[in-house]
Order: sequence, then C-alpha cells, then structure tokens
Amino acid sequence: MFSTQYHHHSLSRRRFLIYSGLGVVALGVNACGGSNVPATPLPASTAVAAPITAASTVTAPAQDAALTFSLTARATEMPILPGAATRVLSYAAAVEAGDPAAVSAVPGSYLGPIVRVERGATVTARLRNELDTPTNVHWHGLIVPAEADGQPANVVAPGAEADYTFTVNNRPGTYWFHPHPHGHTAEQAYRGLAGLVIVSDPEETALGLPAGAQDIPLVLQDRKFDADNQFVFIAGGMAGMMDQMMGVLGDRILVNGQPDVVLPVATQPYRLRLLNGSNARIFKLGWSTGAPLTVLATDGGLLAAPATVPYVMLAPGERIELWADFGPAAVGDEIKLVSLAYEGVEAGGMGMMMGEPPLPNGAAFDVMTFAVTEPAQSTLTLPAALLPVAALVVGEAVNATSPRPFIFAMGDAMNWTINGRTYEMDVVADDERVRFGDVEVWEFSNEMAAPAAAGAMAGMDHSAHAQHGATPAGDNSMRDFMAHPVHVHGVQFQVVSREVDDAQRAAWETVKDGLVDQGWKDTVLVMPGERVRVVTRFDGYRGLYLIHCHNLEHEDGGMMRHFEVE
Ligand SMILES: [Cu+2]
Repeated sequence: MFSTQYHHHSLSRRRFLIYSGLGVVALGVNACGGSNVPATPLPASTAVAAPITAASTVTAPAQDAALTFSLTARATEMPILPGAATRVLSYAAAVEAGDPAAVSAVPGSYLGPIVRVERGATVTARLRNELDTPTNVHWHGLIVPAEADGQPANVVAPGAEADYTFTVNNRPGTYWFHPHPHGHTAEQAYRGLAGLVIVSDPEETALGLPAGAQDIPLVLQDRKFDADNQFVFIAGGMAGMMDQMMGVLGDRILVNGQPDVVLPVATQPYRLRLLNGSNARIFKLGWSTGAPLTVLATDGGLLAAPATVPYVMLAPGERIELWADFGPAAVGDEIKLVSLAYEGVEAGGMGMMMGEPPLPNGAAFDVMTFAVTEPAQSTLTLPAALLPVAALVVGEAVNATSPRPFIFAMGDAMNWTINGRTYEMDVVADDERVRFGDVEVWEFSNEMAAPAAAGAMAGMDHSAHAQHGATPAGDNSMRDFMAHPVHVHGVQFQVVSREVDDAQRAAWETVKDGLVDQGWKDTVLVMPGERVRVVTRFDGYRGLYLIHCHNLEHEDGGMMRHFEVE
C-alpha cells in the first residue's frame, strides 16, 4: 500500500533564508527549456576519431581466474583540447598476476583502466597513492566485503599502498571504480580518477551480443576548462557557491576523456556501455534521428529482455547499455547521441542572478557522433531474452508496509543531509542498522528541507517570500530543484514505485519515460519532489556500508550516511 500523504512542509521561509544567505533576494523557479527540443551542436566541433575501440578488443579471462593488478594514482598531464596539455589525475595500471589482457588502458585518456573479469574471479587491486592527498578506491556497483569497499574511513596516505581483494559476484554488466575519500571525492574524480570493471559470464557470452570492437565503453563527463586548457573544479565567487550547491557542471562534454568525439562505425550492431562519470551532469540521452533507444542493461547488468524507450535518463554514477544497430544506416551517415532538454533541476531565475552555468542541467546539447564509414555484413540479431532477473517480492520484506525512510534534503546550514544528518565517519545511528539476510523496502524522498528544519519551521508564516516577490502560485510553490542520484553500497536493488509531488509533476513528466527501472540498480535518480521505493536483500556481506547522493558535491557536502548490516 503506497501512502499518498505528502509532507507539505512550510518551506517558503526556509528557501528565502537559503537564498538571502547567498545574497539573492528574488528568484524565479521556472525551469529552463522545453522538453524534446532538438539538440543544438556545441561550438567548435573538431572531429576527433576517439581511440576507444582498441581498448575493447580483449576477451575476458577464464572463470575462477585470479587477477592481481596495480593501480597507481598519480598526477600527470594529457592533451585534451588543442594547445596546452591538461593537468589531470589518472590511474596507471599493470597486471601483476593473471591474464595480462584483463586490464587495458584507454589510449590517450586520463580515464581507465578497463578491467575485464568473469563472474567468480578473485581480484586484487593494489592501490599505490602517488598523490599528495589521501585517496582510496570504491568499486561502484560491485558487492564486495566492507573492508574492500573503499570507504571514507579507509584511505591510503600519500606514498602508501593498500590491497583491495574481492570475489566478483555481480551479474554480467558494466561497473566502475573511483576514489571515495570524504570531502575529496568530487575533486579527485573530476580531475580524472575513474575506471571501468566489465563483468561477463558464460551465459552472457552465449547470447552472442556484439563483442570485441563492437563492444564499446563510453564514459560521459562534462568538464570546465580555463583559458590555459586546465580543468576548473570549483570556481571562485558566486559561481563557486553555485558549484557547491548545484554540483560542478562543465560546458564541454567529454567521451572517454575526449571532446567532440566522432566514432567511426560500420553498418552493423554495437553494444554501447555508457557510464555517466560526471559530478553533477544528468543526461537525457537520445538519438538525433529521433529513433527510440534499445536498452540491454542498467547498473546491475543485463535486463531480462531488451527495453525500448524514447530516451534514457543517466544520472551521475548510473550505467546503461544500449544495442545500437547502424545496419539500416548508409555509409556517410552521421548519427549523433544527444542530450535532450528537460525540466525541474535548475534554479531558473536564481541561476540567472548568480551566473547560471553556460550549460545548465536540462539544456540540450550533442554528446558524440557516430560516423558510418564502412559497410559490414553482420548476422547478429537482438536477442528476445537476455538474462533472468529474479524479482524481489515486496511482500517478503520485513518492512513491506513501512519502508525505511531516507529523506534527501538541504539542512539548516545550507548543508546536504539524509534524514537531517550529515556524514559521520564513526557513527551508525540505531535506525541505520539492518539485519543480514533481510529483505527491506527503502524509500528515498527528495524534499526541499530536512525534517528537523522543516519541523522547526512549522507554523511560520509565509510573509518572507511574499515580501520579496518570489511567489509563484500556492503554498508549495517554493519548489525543490535539486535532483539526487541515490547510490547504495554493498547491494543491488530493484525499483518498486515512484511517486511525485503534484507541484513537481509537470517537470517530472519531461524525464519519466527515460527512467529505466526494470533491472537491478545501485544508483537511482530521485527527481525534485519525487519519492522512490526500492527493495533489496542484504545478503552480500556484513559490516558498514554507505548510502549517499552521487552528485559528488552533495556527497562531499555531507549527503552520505553509513548503514550497518549485522
Ligand atoms: Cu544530491
């Protein structure tokens, strides 16, 4: 039974306080842009053939194989734009034991490596920290022991090294890894530290999906560059305050670390593995032809059957795999992967006053181009069925009728909170404990104000916003405008339901058809005013894990909590 009660907190005064704290008096909350506006190209499109297929031509090692590789985090520089090279952070990797082909670099990119393993393999990653700050490695989406999960409490000092050892138990799919030191995740990831783990197994191989050079990982990221081609992480002044609140948004779209990517393809099907490795950018991915997208997999691997959707929402941390058949295209055709316009996630008039980012969330832009350069004969056809997805039944949950609530909201001090709390490295609250083996329903609510703050403000009148003219219609007119991609460590979950507040519904309608919820997920986009229920079974490992927002500025800003499986 889904509760229809929505918490109409008295948010108006709170919003006023937040913005007046930023020196903003009046604001409009009209979201920018219309939906499904044709994408416009970014300026300065110089065609670069991305050297990304070469990395995909490797076969996975045998099942039950052991793989040990070093992962050295260090500062280096990389040519990205014409002119000066860009100072980046990057992992260098080398296989120490096992199949040397299991770990491959992404040529010419700060990203990588790509690690290919079969389910059942035992992996040891040896992190060497050559940065001047502590770092660690989180294996996003992989269910690994808590001590190998790369949590903020377990960091590796500069000059030190540490091993992460785990067995790969996940379903075939696309996973990734990145640093997770508290307060520094956003900057380290932004400056380049991220790689992929691709899991396969014999059942998947038997499906005969596009493989080798037709199996292409594509890491989507946005970056901001200064006049000397250097990454701008958090800008100064008002723009910097915007970055801290909204998350860092860049106006250049990079695919596998390259701008303006034009990928040559032949007239045959491809498997595209997309990761949104951005800090705060949320893509609404579509084809420039207007054709629907065929989805093979989401975060937790292959779906039970391919799904056809008009577009795909891809929030930071999420992965999606597409079947892209260029068979019907002609040599000479160029087909773009674009991000379409959507609503609900920008601050509208406030953004204007504070210096709206050049490419705000919700704007339309090109992501990359597929240039059909040669004919090919392919006998591959899209399988009608992929891999079984065992449905978790809500009725089996220990809390089927009373989901465990997680309220994602801004707290008193303009900080980011979950259930009114910010991250505490050594604390697990009583209501953050889970019994090993239990099935639970969790509810992620995206609200404007944290519960404590909202309670304290109950009964306050609305004169503040009335006096300052920020009064679109109605009591709940002071809308939440932040999306929170919620990531849970140590599990994969299934989405049970989504419900959205009436005041946010119109904006939500511009994204809802791209929320691919039918498979296993580890990161779920929770739009403004939305409540998402998920069900999961805590049968991986005992110990401390994390739930946090994967907008990395929100995460570093405290929107993260432990939970303990015990
Ligand atoms: Cu967030």
